[in-house]
Amino acid sequence: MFKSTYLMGVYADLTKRYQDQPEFLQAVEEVLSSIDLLVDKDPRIQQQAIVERIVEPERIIKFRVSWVDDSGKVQVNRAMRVQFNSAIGPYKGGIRFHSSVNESIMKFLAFEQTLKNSLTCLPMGGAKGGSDFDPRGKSDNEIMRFCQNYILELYRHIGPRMDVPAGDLGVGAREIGYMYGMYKRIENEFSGTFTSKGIESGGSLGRAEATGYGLCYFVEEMLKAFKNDDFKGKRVIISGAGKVGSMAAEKVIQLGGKVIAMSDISGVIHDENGIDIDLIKNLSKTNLVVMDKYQSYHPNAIYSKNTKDIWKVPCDIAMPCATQNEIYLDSAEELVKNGCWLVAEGANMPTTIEATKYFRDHNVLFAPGKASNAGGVAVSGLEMTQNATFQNWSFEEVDEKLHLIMKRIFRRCHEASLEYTGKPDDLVTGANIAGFVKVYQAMIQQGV
Ligand code: NDP
Ligand code: 2IT
Repeated sequence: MFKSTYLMGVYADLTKRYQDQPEFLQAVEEVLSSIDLLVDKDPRIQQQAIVERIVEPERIIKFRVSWVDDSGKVQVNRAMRVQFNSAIGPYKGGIRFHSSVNESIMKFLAFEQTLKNSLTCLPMGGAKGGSDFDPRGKSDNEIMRFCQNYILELYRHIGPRMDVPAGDLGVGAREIGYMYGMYKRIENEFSGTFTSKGIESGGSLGRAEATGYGLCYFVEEMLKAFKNDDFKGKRVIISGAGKVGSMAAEKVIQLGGKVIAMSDISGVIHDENGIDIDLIKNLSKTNLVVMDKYQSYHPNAIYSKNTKDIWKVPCDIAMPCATQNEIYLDSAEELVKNGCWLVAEGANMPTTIEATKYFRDHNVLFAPGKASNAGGVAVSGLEMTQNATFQNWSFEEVDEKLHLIMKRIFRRCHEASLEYTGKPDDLVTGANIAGFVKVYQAMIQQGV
């Protein structure tokens, strides 16, 4: 698996200790496979046990959240915050509310976030938090009560220079608003400890669009560098129609591409006329799921209940933007068979290791999430700057900065790929190495 016996040893220990954490082990395995090319070049990595340290979170806070539902019944959820690494800045990363949330998923996300935040070149360490609370189908009041009770415990562990949470799957501006409101009441100061806040509450213009738009800016760089091409006329499929997927779709269309399929948990819509993104956004305002309703507005579109069917739609570019491990080997084979030649991850780790390898072996250009979806956290970093300096930047200003950051991330991945593999387009290796280098050098500077 790894050439380095040092890495083999560290990973073997990790698999023994965390055999019940498959997502975390998957994320670590992928990163260590890239670091393999680096450990021999800098003996300090082994001497100072950098890898042993970087794969262990600095701290995990686990807590219970009790709250009262609309019928007066007391409900109990489990919650945690994984503060993974603070070598290059305050802990930073989203909060996820989803029934699947567990320690493995929180740790993989926080580990990825550490390297992703490093790639942005902004001073942010890595963290992730969440709860197995499922906001779907809950009333606004129930969500507010849950968020308030969540913060009644979490508040003591976060702060503008300590740990700055944001949104993620199941957590948007509404949930952040309730959490920030409670936090502010307890702390009695307007310190911007959360990002992805509503604009009126100190949020940044452009944050809602940032992950999806940033993903497209990254793909634009790939198209330019590797194909001397752009989005015009490209057939694009996007899984997930949430915060990331819907904004990616909007930008693809603005850049001249054609989005022909999208999905949510109700299924997949394939519309050869081009997905009606305004309809999807409108339906999302009042419905929990929308794909099962699309066909009644566009009868020529094809609907499938099976979310995996999206990967069967012939396309040029696939953007998985829903959740982890959406694309297994069978879906990768299907995509390649049907002509897909570029895959860009909007979600965190949506592609399994086997599927990623299959894409690389079949000359599919591949953008790893920790680079291509870093636009969201990058604009969170810009929101922190605006809050700290009491400024409000215009949408255009933020979007321009985002664009520059995504170009810089691409350049760093591209250069590291060339330097360590001799190939320009191994962006998985490039992203892992470029992200790792800044973090481990800071760790060395700061001593054991
Ligand atoms: P949202 O909750 O806003 O949206 C998630 C979307 O994915 C929804 O449309 C949801 O459908 C759909 N979905 C979830 N599971 C599946 C599935 N198994 N098959 C098909 N569709 C599914 O989350 P975000 O858009 O914020 O996050 C999406 C991904 O992007 C996550 O991996 C997140 O970690 C990552 N990410 C998010 C960032 C952000 O700033 N928000 C930044 C970087 C990465 P439904 O609504 O029907 O449940
Ligand atoms: O996965 C991610 O990068 C996010 N959910 C955004 C994190 C953030 O702090 O903006």
